[in-house]
Amino acid sequence: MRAGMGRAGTVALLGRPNVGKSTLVNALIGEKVAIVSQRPQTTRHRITAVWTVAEGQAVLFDLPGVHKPLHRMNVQMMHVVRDTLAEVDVVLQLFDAAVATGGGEDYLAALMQEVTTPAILVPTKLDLVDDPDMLARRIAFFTSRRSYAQVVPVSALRRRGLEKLRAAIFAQLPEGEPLLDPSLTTTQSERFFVAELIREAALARVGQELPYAMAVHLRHFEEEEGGGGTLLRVFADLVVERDGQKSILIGAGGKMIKAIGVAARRRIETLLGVRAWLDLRVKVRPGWREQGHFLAELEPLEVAWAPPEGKR
Ligand SMILES: Nc1nc2c(ncn2[C@@H]2O[C@H](COP(=O)(O)OP(=O)(O)OP(=O)(O)O)[C@@H](O)[C@H]2O)c(=O)[nH]1
Ligand SMILES: [Mg+2]
Repeated sequence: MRAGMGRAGTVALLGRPNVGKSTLVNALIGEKVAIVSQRPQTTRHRITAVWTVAEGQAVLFDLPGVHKPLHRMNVQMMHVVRDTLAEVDVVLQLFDAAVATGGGEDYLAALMQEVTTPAILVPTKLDLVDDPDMLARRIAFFTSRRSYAQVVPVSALRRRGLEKLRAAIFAQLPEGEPLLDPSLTTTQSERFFVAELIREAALARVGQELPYAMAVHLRHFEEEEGGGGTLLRVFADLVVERDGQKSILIGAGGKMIKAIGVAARRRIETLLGVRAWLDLRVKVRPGWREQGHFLAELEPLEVAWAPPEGKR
């Protein structure tokens, strides 16, 4: 079979924050398209990953984790989740198999009872599970509330269960031509991805409430072609809500912001195959999570693509 022929459709990754949605998308695609951190609410926008394999093409939508929204930003995040659920061919419903089910899982089970789209239940972080009976009970918590096309436990970190998941996903997709250009792995712009990589470098280094109160706002982004290849010049603000948060991000003698800059630059250079030069500043912007016009500036820019004729 020619690559890209066969089945084609859209897939939403649904689950609470931190269950491993973005890690799984990266593992399936075999390339980093979404940032990951040990903090909940890392993903704030829908990230489109394009997975073209022998069976066909699955367009994967990595989503923000489902949580109770306390700010305008978070309300928008949950709208994206709802809208995506309504439009896809199949839902991958992830839950952390190493964590006891509780109120959050109950909310998701109830949400999925309203969704008629075929769903695959994906217990994640299998490498952290040592009690199979416990896993069976956690799976039953969901399967007693709704029917699932399949249940496929995975460890994205150890690459376990991924082949089975691939088969399960493509079995649910309709026959058809690829929806998007098969040479793409994501539709997000380089500019947006760079801002995300800066945020990822910061998330890996700060604790407590800071991850929620921090955004990366690109002031200026330019590409320069030269003898040594492409040079990216990136001017970005790490935006926080209060002076105290700014001090933490700057760190003693500027140590923290420097470490974030070095780590982000290395990642950008490795992942994009360019040389990068970063100018990072920390800015205080009280209440930014409530400000619609500012939130709009953080929206991902997507590269232009047109679905083939006759597709959505
Ligand atoms: N042990 C183990 N850890 C994992 C696995 N998959 C993801 N993680 C870890 O779980 C944490 C959260 O991963 P993410 O992929 O950012 O989770 P997410 O569901 O996208 O989170 P949000 O974007 O906040 O909704 C990170 O520290 C990952 O390294 C896995 O298979 N095994
Ligand atoms: Mg994520």
